[in-house]
Amino acid sequence: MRHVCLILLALLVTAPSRAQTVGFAQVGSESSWRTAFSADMKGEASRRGLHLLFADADNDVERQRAAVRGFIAKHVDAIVLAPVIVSGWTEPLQEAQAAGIPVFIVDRQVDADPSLFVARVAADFNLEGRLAGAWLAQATRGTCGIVELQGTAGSGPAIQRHKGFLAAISQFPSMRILHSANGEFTRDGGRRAMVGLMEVTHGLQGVCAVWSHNDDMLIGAIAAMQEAGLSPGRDILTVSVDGVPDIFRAMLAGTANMSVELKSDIGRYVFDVVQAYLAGKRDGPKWVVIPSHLHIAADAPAMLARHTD
Ligand code: GZL
Repeated sequence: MRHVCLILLALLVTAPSRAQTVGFAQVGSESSWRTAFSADMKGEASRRGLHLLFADADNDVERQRAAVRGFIAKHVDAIVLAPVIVSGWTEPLQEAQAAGIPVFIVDRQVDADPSLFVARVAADFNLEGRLAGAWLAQATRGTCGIVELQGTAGSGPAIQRHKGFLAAISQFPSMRILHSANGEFTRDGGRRAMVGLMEVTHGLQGVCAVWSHNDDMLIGAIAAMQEAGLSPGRDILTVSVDGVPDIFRAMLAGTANMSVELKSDIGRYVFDVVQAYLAGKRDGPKWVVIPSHLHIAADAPAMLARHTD
């Protein structure tokens, strides 16, 4: 009998602990920033021995809600959600809470009771918009007619970047957004939106700058402006957000001027928060703010040296 107990004890002590399973409901693959963020999350989960269930919503919020419900049905240890849009999350989050599954909001934001998720790990989108507006104000001495490329309607970054940018330029009576168009955060969307803006402004007549909610839409818009014989980065200033490698290549080519960096390598911060919670920590911050830094052409060589792709 004693030998049996010792053998059982030995088995229990050496039994491999079950890898924790995390369901990650990702927005999609709409931009090069998003692709980099997904790769970082997968790599970090792997390095930590976490079993990551990855669901790509392809920018479809119904598909994303179904993915979250699928994670609940699988009884995952935690859910990480980068919500396509801010609305419609109260019920799925209540279901996760009822199932005893902690939810962590990353990258974007939800319009729901904060008690329904453990924490948010994301940059301050409103600050990004204010930084872009402030840089443009100093670059134009407070006089500029602007066209705006907007990201996905109803998404946290589109809402807050717009508000932040307006807050900055509203201090200058001769700065205003003349027209806005939605480019869905994609390069093709930005290109199509810029074609429409060039039509309504007769080739960007009276326009001094393009403000884009992300770099990828601006990169598409730059191609459209060049095809129309315009000189983005010179005659038309550009300000955007993300700090992806191609925007720094555009800066070196003289076709872009400024980008507010959005860090994509935030998987370590996300899983630090998730694993601390699963280990019993209950006093962490509700919002882990990822810092935003403004970059111009002079920074481009150093920023490109940081990226291997
Ligand atoms: C912002 C992020 C945005 C990026 C875009 O945190 O959600 O979504 O700025 C991406 O490139 O599409």
